[in-house]
Amino acid sequence: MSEKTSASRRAFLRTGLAGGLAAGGAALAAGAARADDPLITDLEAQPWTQYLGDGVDAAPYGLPSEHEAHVVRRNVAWLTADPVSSVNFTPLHELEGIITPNGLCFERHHGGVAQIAPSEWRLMINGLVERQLVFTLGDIMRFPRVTRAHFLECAANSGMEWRGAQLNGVQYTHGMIHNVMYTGVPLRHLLEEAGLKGSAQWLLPEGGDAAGMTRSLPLEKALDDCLIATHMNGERLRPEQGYPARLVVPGWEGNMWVKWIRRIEVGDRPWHHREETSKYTDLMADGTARRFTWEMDVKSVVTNPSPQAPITHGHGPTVLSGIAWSGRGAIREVHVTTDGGINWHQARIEGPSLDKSMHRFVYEFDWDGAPLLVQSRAVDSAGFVQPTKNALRKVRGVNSIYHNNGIQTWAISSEGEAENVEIS
Ligand SMILES: Nc1nc2c(c(=O)[nH]1)N[C@H]1C(S)=C(S)[C@@H](COP(=O)(O)O)O[C@H]1N2
Ligand SMILES: [Mo]
Repeated sequence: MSEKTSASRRAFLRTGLAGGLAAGGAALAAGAARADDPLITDLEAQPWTQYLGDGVDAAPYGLPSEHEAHVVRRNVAWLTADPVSSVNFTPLHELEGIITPNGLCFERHHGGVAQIAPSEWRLMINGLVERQLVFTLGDIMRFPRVTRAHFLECAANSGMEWRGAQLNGVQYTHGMIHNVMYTGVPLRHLLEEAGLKGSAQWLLPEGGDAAGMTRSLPLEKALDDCLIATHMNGERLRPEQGYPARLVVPGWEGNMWVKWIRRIEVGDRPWHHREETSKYTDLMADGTARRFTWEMDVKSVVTNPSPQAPITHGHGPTVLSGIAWSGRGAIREVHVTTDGGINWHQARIEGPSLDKSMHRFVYEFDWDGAPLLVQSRAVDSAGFVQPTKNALRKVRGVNSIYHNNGIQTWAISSEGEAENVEIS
């Protein structure tokens, strides 16, 4: 780059920035960048127009642009004692649409990631069946398969926020969720192949990882819509997500979606194992615990703006974007407020509205530059309305960790900075 060019670019950046602030976001949003902007007039200053780029095969498995290196899963070190039994979080504020890219799906493991060669994977169905069966992956691939998008939300998502605003970023407050297009075999086909005995009522899926995770699953749900999934977003499952096969339990808490699945025992009653007694139960104020709270209730959150994604363009045309989901069906409506609940506006559902899948909502408004209190409130196809956190605490007390679907508030300053606060 020549002296002259870099000097003029610096000058442009200075005047461009000052002009942007003075004129506000409106001018920028209207496409009023200067016609003498060297980034449009001076091709010689742009190496990518002057030299040939990499040929095909430079990256046989492609990666995001180096400028997107900050878009990663992140953990919170103090939450857990060791990363092998821990969680990291999906960077929701960096994503658009409804599909979570495979490399950004949050991970939750109780015993680390099992590394299983597909040739050594087996799935057994035993217990109350006519024929005890063991499937190879090749066997599984010969059953009719289906493709469906579903969200997986850990029941502990937003759990750190039960007693008040704590973590400053939507990645941490809401990032224990991903939404993936799964391809898999309906579990019904495999159970039919084994032949269910008359007394069969419950299943115990078991993971093949070092945690050997198990959960009791009602047979009715298994026959309805559960899958043994082999593919996510068109490619094989990632090792972190249970390669080569995981259980998909649409709309139900993530803990039941057993990864690296190796065995399904058929029984006539639930097993009351660790993950459905000491964990994944909701301790109420009177000391009793809600159990088998499988369905994930209707929930939504504004992803932009949010603490990790402030408004940087000043006042004027502003796009508010967020996600909504329900374990009981599709999302019917999302309402958005920018004044802490005094006025509510109907947001636009953008993109596919699928059953038990993430929905994208957007709300475009003209920001006058005054501080905002931003919230979203979703209504699902079963008629459930997302509650305020206070309403939730009134019913469930403050001992809970799981199933916090309360309305999230972001306070936006006149500078566009966002902060996690609580007002209702
Ligand atoms: N085998 C096995 N399956 C498992 C787990 C595990 O530790 N081992 N964790 C569960 C929990 S608590 C959640 S929330 C989801 C997380 O799925 P993900 O890692 O694809 O996000 O997997 C579930 N399935
Ligand atoms: Mo979980």
